[in-house]
Amino acid sequence: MELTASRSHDSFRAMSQDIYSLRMRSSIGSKHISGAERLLEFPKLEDAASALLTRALNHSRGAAEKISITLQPLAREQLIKRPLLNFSTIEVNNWLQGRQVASELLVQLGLRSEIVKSALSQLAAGPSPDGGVMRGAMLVDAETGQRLESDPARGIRVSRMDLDPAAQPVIDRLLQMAGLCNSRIVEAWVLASKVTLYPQIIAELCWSDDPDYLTGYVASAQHGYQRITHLKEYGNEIGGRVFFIKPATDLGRLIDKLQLEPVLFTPPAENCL
Ligand code: WAQ
Ligand code: MG
Repeated sequence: MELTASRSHDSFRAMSQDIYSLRMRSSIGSKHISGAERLLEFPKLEDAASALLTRALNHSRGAAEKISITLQPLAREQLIKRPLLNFSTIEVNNWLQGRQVASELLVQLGLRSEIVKSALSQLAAGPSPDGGVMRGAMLVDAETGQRLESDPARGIRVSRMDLDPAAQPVIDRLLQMAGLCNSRIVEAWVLASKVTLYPQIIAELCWSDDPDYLTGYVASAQHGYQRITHLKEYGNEIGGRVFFIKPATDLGRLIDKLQLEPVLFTPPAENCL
């Protein structure tokens, strides 16, 4: 295991007023296994890092061979707080119906159907040049349908986001009441809420690369976090994310924000579960 940190242990303690970006990624050879992004206060780091290690070692895509955990302190002044997207779930009977619903939702947001169709089929075929999954998201130009990420095996990894600690009990209660208790939902909801903060992104489409997790979503500032209960078949290890980008976007600036702007999320505007 590689443990990378940008300060020595002593100065980590000295900086305990700061907030920390904690990231994990794991792989077997060139195969991406899992990743995670947290934004936490000092006292929570040890438990969170240990939970990420356990996740990487016991993953449905395989037990990781290489695990990198990166810890980086950030100044609290840089932090912004925003509300989570509104949340809804659309029940479908199977993945074919689910992909049809996802396409319709994306078209309702103003995307052209041939661009949606092409993005969906690239995602379904394995969006990395080797036909496997990417570590991050595909960026698709909403006008031309072209892929915009400079490294199509890596894509863009959104980072530096988490729930505001004060929101955690509220969100736990909301999810529990809806019978939806799992940290994966919170992580995806937080990620989608960060992605759709930037008006250059029209929408996000996602389904998991875990063979046993079939629910995915379409997210947009306009319609919120719209879960779809089946977006792929059980056993399928291909998943990923597509961000649909408005034409003439300053891509460098957008990518910086997605990767670097630290955001904590408060409960959604509507009690929508
Ligand atoms: N930034 C960009 N892309 C990412 C990131 C990230 N931080 N994390 C993962 N990806 C991409 C990457 O290509 C993965 O292969 C793919 O997404 C899937 O990641 O409400 O679990 O963590 O029930 O497997 C959505 C529905 C679950 C949750 C998504 O994705 C719900 C999920 P996974
Ligand atoms: Mg996964």
